[in-house]
Amino acid sequence: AEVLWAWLMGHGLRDVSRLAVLDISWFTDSMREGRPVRVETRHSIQVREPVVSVSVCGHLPLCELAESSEFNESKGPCLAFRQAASVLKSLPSAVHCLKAIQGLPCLGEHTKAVMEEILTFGRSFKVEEIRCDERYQALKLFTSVFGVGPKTAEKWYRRGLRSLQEILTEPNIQLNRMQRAGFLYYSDISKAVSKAEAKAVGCIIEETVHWIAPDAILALTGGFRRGKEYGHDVDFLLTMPEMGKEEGLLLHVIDRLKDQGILLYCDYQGSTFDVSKLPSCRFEDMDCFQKCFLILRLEQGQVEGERGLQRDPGDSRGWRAVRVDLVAPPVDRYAFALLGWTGSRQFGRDLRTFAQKERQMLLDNHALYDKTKKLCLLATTEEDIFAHLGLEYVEPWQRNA
Ligand code: DCT
Ligand code: MG
Repeated sequence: AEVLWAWLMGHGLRDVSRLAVLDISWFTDSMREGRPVRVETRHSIQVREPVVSVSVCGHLPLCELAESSEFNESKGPCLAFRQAASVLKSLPSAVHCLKAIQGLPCLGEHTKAVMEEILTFGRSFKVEEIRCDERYQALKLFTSVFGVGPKTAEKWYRRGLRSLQEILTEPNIQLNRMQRAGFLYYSDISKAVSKAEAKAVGCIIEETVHWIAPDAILALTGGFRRGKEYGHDVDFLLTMPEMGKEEGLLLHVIDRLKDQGILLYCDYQGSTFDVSKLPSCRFEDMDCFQKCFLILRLEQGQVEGERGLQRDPGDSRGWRAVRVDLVAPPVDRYAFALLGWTGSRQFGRDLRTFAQKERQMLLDNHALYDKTKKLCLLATTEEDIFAHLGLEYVEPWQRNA
């Protein structure tokens, strides 16, 4: 189970906390033969431990197709594959035949063809072709570096570069500060952050923020708020109860982290939020609140539990680098920012589409605008936003679309 766990983590699977492996030999044979495998964790009320089941068809190949479409700047197919992957992920059990997906929403022709291939041959030739594609491999590798987006990755690929080593040794490549940090801490920040590590980071952030402002409001957001076991970073939202008092808060937090000697990297972006321009942002755009993208040093002793820090075997440093995002909206925008930053991205996308299509409202991380009444609706909690949309409240753990 340990070997399997390491393999899954190495292949970017972040949601598996404990593996109750049902049939290791079947699993390893499938891996050796390159058959796609689906691993799911399911929590149920009766079964306390996550249960893992394995089947030959799942959402992961669709995620690869989405990623490949993104590299080709095919936005439509990319979103379609992501949506289809999300629908498959939400199913209570693995799919064993095409009949099981009949009538499900968001599964287009391409998705169905891929599923049929996997169910018939145990593999998708289209997905395998993509996996073997040199450009896909290079772009996937390059974009795994913090600070490297698809455009930069494409540029490097076109220059004939294929490995991270080649990027680092190519004299004509100028890395920006973020990318330099991305390479410097690559082995740590490409490793999943565990719940125990996120909790330890939470203690540091809470202590730091409340040392500066005891009445500051702080919330864990992102995947860990949705109950995920693993994430690529730890996200937080903070504000002050009094409007305007949040200005400068992040800069103080950054200084304090620096003083503690645990700030390895910081990219601070000041607020460009302008209330008179609401509703302002397109969904895929970053919001306009003050925020910072950090890399923090987390010590072994700060992490509870037997597993401790996520590290490579033989790594005896006693610490690891962790990516942390802090966002500080004004308090009257807090509920919208909390909803947006809790994610998931797909859940946010679906909620915005619903708001627009069904309610003639525009939702983003800043506001909810009613197009019929021509006004922005007030909300102090996420519950208020769901109520404005005429929806029952959806708990964060139910937002893992
Ligand atoms: N988000 C957003 N606008 C952005 C980026 C992110 O509203 N420009 C939202 C969507 C998800 C949430 O913030 C957190 O982002 P991530 O950390 O990228 O996602 P995650 O769900 O926390 O996933 P992971 O576990 O990989 O960190
Ligand atoms: Mg996150």
